[in-house]
Amino acid sequence: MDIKIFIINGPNLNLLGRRENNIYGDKTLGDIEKLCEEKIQNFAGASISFFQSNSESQLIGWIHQALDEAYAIVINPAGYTHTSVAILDALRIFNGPVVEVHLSDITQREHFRKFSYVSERADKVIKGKGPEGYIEALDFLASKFFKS
Ligand code: CA2
Repeated sequence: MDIKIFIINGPNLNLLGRRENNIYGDKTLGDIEKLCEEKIQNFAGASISFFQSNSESQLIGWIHQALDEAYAIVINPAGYTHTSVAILDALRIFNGPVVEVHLSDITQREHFRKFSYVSERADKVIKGKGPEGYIEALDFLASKFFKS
């Protein structure tokens, strides 16, 4: 059986590694996708679909697609974390596990980043661990939800 995990990334993350390396590290989103692809090989029967968009509508579209196709969602909503009731509403329609990932620790930055709409729905929030946060999200899903 294919246990599909959607990994959904929000605006500007396509430019990772180009600037603000002091905050987000020097890995590109392509590097992170590769790390996730390598990690998922450890979990028999599981696979990932990796997405990024700068458009809120597209991100919601993938969450809707996940309703029928995905067992779990790992999401870094980027700037929409702090603004989007619409993304929260879409995630609330999804029945499976949801893990929210942030490369940086949003609680230790500007005041406007401290609040996350998505955290209201997330089963786990991982922040401040850089790309390793995505790997931790997959480990969390494996330990809590996959049967061995
Ligand atoms: O820490 C995270 O992962 C964030 O979700 C990243 C978002 C930010 O708005 C959130 O508050 C925290 C921003 C991503 C910006 O990506 C960049 C890519 C290239 C250069 C600079 C930033």
